[in-house]
Amino acid sequence: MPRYLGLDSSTQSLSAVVIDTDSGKVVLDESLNFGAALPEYASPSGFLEHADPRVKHSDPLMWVDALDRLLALAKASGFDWGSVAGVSGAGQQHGSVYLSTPLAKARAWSSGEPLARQVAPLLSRKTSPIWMDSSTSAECREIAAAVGGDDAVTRSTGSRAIERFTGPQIRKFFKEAPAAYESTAEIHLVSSFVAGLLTQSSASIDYGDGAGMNLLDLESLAWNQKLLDATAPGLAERLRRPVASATVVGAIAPYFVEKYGFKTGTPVVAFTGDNPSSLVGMGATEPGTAVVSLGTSDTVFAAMRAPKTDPRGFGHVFGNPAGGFMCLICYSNGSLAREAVAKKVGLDWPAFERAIVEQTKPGNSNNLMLPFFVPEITPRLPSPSVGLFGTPEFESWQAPPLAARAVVEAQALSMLRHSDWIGERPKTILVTGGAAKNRGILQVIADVFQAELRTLAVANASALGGAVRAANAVGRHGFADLAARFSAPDAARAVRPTPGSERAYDALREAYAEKLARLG
Ligand code: ADP
Ligand code: XUL
Repeated sequence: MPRYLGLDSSTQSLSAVVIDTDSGKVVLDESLNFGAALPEYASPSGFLEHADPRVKHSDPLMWVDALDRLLALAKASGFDWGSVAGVSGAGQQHGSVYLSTPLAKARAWSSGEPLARQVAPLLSRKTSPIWMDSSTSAECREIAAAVGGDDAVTRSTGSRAIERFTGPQIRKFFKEAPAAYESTAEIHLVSSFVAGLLTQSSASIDYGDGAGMNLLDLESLAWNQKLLDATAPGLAERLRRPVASATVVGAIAPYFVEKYGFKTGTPVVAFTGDNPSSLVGMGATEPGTAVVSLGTSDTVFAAMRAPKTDPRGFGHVFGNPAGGFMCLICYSNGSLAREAVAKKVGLDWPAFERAIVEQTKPGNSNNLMLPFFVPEITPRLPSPSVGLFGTPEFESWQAPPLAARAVVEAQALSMLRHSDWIGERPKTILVTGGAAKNRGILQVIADVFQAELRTLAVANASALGGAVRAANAVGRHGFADLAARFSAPDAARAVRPTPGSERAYDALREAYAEKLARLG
């Protein structure tokens, strides 16, 4: 049967999309929110509370449990997992899982017991640092110094040593818990961990997600030995060799055959990062189309023919799962900042949307917000910094509509400013992520970029990307053909710039740049 499953284990949820390449239809589109469905993990937003705001970890068993739950839910609602011919997927980038026994050597999963209970004894580290963690500045400095400075790291890996990247996180673990590091036999990214669960094998990391570790040399597509040595001793033995994204890493484990009815031997293709996967799901694997993803993080990305790095040192180069590379800029104050403002001024999402579309105007009458509710990645800000500049009413949080527009305008201005190194300003932008259903947010981005915004019918581009990658690698369907069938933008929902908004941001853009410069 020509059906392919894509999974996306992201910050706040696990999603599954199944495509049928005969009918050209999406036949399953399910999501399970960690906070709501698995309250026992005390992670309402997908991560654990910590006294230090820079430390952000998740319980990897929550991701394992979510996999069991989602597969069970779809089965209970009548979905036939036996109809799936291939599986792939994605994980939130940079997060890492530490095992004392390699997955391939663990006792065969028993379908009579929940998977999380069988994985728990394999963990050499109970929690997983995730992409929101910004606690490794010292390790970044140490790694860069050991290999000849930030430029040397950027030249090899496409990014400076970055706090949330896996290498600095591994180094911190090695320094803080040397015995636990010593007992670690295998280190996974979230993506390779989920692929490893599905196949009960030590699934390799792909080039797309591997590039987010500060360890992968983009020219040779192999781990950089100097960076491995600068990160932690014996690291090469704890990582499998990275593979091309289209590699089949194994067959589905008997656990999933017995418990959920998958067909024996169903191939599983290497998982990748959620952003590289979204590039595929958005049908944007060829250079020339920019994508804005409005998830927990906001990201801006596009395919590139050759790696090109950000002179300001904020952007990254990852592998494009369809071949070549992609560039990416990531903002930690995405949905979390919009949610913080909405909560503070008492607006639900429909009211937030109306505030922008009906009650305020482009340029927000020069009311400006610095929207850094959590430490920011782009630009790098180690401490939160929230500020309001404008009318007294606005500055005292007494003007909810102006506050709603201000947070989104600040985010869009930052996207415009920090994406200038990618190349020409795009005329059309594809948009995805949970917040892409908010027309107010889309309108602001359209006005700031003076570009048309297009969304897809399927909300979860990353899970769709997994299904498309499985159809490509297993079913031999071309990416262009799959994009035309599954990633066609919904023309009725295109958002064009507000007439006359061309100059609306001139003053605000300057004022914002000046405020950012003062933050250092
Ligand atoms: P992730 O994949 O990173 O877990 P999603 O892409 O699923 O995240 O997006 C989740 C976010 O979408 C939520 O945190 C929420 O703030 C935001 N969101 C959902 N609906 C709306 C809406 N109507 N308007 C604005 N934001 C929304
Ligand atoms: C990208 C990044 C985030 C995560 C979570 O570099 O850190 O976008 O992938 O989605």
